[in-house]
Amino acid sequence: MTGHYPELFRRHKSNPILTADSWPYPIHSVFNAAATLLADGTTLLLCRVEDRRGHSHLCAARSENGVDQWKIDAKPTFLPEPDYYPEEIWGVEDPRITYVPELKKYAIVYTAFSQHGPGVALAFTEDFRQFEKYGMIMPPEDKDAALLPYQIDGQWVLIHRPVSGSRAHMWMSFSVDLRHWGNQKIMMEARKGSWWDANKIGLSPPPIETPEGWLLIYHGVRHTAAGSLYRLGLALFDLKHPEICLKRGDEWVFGPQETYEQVGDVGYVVFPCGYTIGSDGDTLRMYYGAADSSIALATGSIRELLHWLEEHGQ
Ligand code: BMA
Repeated sequence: MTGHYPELFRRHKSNPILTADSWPYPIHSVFNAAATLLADGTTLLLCRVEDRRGHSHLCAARSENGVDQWKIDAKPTFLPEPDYYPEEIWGVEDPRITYVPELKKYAIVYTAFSQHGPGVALAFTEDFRQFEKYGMIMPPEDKDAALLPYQIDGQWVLIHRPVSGSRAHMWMSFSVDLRHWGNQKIMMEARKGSWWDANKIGLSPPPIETPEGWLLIYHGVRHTAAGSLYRLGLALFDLKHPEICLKRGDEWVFGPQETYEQVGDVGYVVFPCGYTIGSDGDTLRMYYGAADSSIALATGSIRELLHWLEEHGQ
């Protein structure tokens, strides 16, 4: 034993790796990016970009090594289209990407924001240049959603986070056609009282498929007199019955610690929406929004995360 908690995620030394200054056109801030590896090994981040109106759109950044030399689209990649999708009138936010082998397409699940609140919307793409929007699939207030990569028992599975009263838990919905969703099941509840994940939790990046189950990195929001603290925890769910929680870590494993995570538009926020997995099948590169102002990178080992859950999970 030492006097330290284990460090499961190691921050990259050049953090933050993307800021508004990196952008080829004027933006206010860039944060909460989805991530995927393209077929040629390129890392693609689909970044949430906020303009000076306060509205967000998505913009793709590509890099060979996933760390630097980002090639950022010269114009917004994915814009709100309120004429066709009125639920996007105040912007599109916080995407999560899942590659769906059966469709040979990437699913993008994102937050569509309007006067009615945030809802969950779905789009597909093959190349991150042209997109097919399906529109809103979960009405407000709902967000923090991602699709599982294949059907389970003939049904597509969506994880999402509706709000009920002052509390917000993670739910699952099912669909046979990706348009009509139902058969809702609760997946994981926010704890109560003084817990780090009391009252409000949500999925962070899409689940990580492992032989032991779906490994989830989720965020817990602790409301304090000084504001909200966004921190990350781990949980494991059954592969065939993903609504069944096998283990849930008792402690948070990653929280705002560096200046770029504590100071920004919304301080004390770490908010990952994506990861990539290295060719060893184990190295996890987690891309996260820092203080709603920049994008940072932290690296972990899937094996170590599972081992930690084995010891700290209930
Ligand atoms: C959450 C989300 C995130 C944001 C976070 C902190 O509710 O909307 O987009 O990063 O709040 O502001």
